[in-house]
Amino acid sequence: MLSAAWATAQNPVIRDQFSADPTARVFNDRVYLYPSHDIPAPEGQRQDWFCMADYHVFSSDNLTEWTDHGVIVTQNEVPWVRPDSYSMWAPDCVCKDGKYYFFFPSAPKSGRGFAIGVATADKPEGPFTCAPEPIKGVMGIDPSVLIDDDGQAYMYWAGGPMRGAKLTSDLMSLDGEVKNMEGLPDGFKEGPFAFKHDGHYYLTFPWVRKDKGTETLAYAMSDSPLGPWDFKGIIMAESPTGCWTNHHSILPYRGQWYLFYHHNDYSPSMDKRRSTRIDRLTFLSDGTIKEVTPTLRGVGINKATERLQIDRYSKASEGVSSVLLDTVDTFRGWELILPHKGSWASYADVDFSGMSRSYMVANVMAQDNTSFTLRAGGPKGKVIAQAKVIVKTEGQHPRDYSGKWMNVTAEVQHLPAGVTDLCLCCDGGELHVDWLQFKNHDKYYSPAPTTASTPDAQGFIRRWMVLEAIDKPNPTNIVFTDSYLREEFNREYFKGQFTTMPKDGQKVKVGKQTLTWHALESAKYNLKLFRFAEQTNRPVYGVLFWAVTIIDSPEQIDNVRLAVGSNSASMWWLNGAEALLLSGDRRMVEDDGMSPRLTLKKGRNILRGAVINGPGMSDFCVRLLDEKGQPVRNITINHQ
Ligand code: FUB
Repeated sequence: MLSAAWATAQNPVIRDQFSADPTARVFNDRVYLYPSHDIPAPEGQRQDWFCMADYHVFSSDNLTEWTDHGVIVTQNEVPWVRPDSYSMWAPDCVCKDGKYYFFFPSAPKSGRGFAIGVATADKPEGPFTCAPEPIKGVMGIDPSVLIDDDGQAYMYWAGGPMRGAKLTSDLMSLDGEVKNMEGLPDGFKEGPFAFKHDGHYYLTFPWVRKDKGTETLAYAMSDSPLGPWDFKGIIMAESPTGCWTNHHSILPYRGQWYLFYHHNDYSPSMDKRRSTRIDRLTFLSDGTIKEVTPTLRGVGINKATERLQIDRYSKASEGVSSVLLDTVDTFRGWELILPHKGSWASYADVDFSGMSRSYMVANVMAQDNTSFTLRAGGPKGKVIAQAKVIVKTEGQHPRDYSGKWMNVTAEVQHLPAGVTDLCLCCDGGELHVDWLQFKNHDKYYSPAPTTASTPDAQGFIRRWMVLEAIDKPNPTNIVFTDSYLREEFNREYFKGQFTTMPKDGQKVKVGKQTLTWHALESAKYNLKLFRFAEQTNRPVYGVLFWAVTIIDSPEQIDNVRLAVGSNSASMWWLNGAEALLLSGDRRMVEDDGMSPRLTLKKGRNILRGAVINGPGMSDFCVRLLDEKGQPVRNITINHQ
């Protein structure tokens, strides 16, 4: 069974089920996560205790997207396990000679306490076959296996004193005496995880410090795999959320060391339902481990196009909080609350690379007029986008809370290059945010290359020089009568309006405004002026556009007609002479208006147009039809 990948990086990393005691291993350059699987206790089982019936395995190659490979071992199918014991506790998995060995503790059918069994597979995700009997001579929980450089395997386990022993070369039995691990501190210990780094052996384990009452993660070092051990200290302090257990694994992946551990994020009031988290871990130069502070953010880089759960922030100003969206269905996750103007939360490592013209969508709940800004780097960083919440609920006073989650969008003003921290700053009002996401605008057009183009298969001209929208407030399209349009279109808005061929990037003055010409190649047969206005941060309604293009004809072509569709009205000139006027309240329909017969000169012809709109969308499509009504295509189109 394979379930969809989780495109999320925050803590906890498994977000649709509980996942405790996370042992992570790297196999074939991919991280495999073998946690135990807490579930709500079925009727008849102790409700306030661990309840685990099976194991899933998950994998990832970026620590942000996890694939659930489904159940690999279940209590009903292990010959020696009591099928109603719900005691499939902390496991481990190692690879030797291409074979995968999954070690797990559970309650045996005969006897008391816990035994440890093995299941084997040819692939890290199984299918696994369980050995018929548990490993002889072992009573206990939390197996951890270390395979030394010489191939010798050792198993460590808890349940009483921490113990360790050699394994036989087939990893299925103990080989030699069981040793108590000497040198560890007093106090409750379990969950050993042993590994080797830079020639040192590390034995790491959950440990209850005197007078503290819940588990830390601690470690000891040795020159020998079975000790004696030299206790070094704490890897992670007691859980800030009061989770009694912690349980972990440590591994390097692509040059960075990571600590996998668990907290009770999705079960704040019952700490036997736990969830896997990951944070970075660092070794100091003497081989000791720097204490790790648990984070909400976790590890990995999020693409800006993913839903960013900013409630799992990296840093925040005072008073900012992350609270569960639903205290019953906790797997719905959290919301971020920025309590007032000036509050902020930042989320590390968001990747904007590969994005082009884009906009931001935020799922928020706030009062009308609450505004916020997204910045790059931190609360004083460059503005990426600014948004305002407009609540339009019928019958409700606009200053009341909408009480509803809503999507707010804003154009991206500054697109960060590559990976940056994203900072959400509240500019006024209490702001609740569930997620943020960046989206690329559909590619309606792209900057035109300087090489000439030809009309498309239907003869539509897609290459145009277009001037940014001129403000021309028209409250309705009804005013677009012939006389109104003739007057408006023949008015001079800027110098050279009817005579010069502008250059890409050239600026013109229109009243007090400075507007720029853009050489565009439309992605479709029609040029979406509305999007162009939006993406050049110009008004989209009540505007006038000027467009011009050069048609190069290899010969003189008589009796051609200019066929135009526009939204709304438009006027067109060929080589300086009026060719066509489309008046009235129009939708863009191809060949909506047809000019009288015209002559296309041999060589360069200038086709100029102006489109006006009121409160609606705006676009146009233009082609030339020959005397048989066929598209004229043996021409080249250019903007210079
Ligand atoms: O998950 C059940 C038990 O809780 C584990 O075996 C211990 O290490 C503790 O995490």
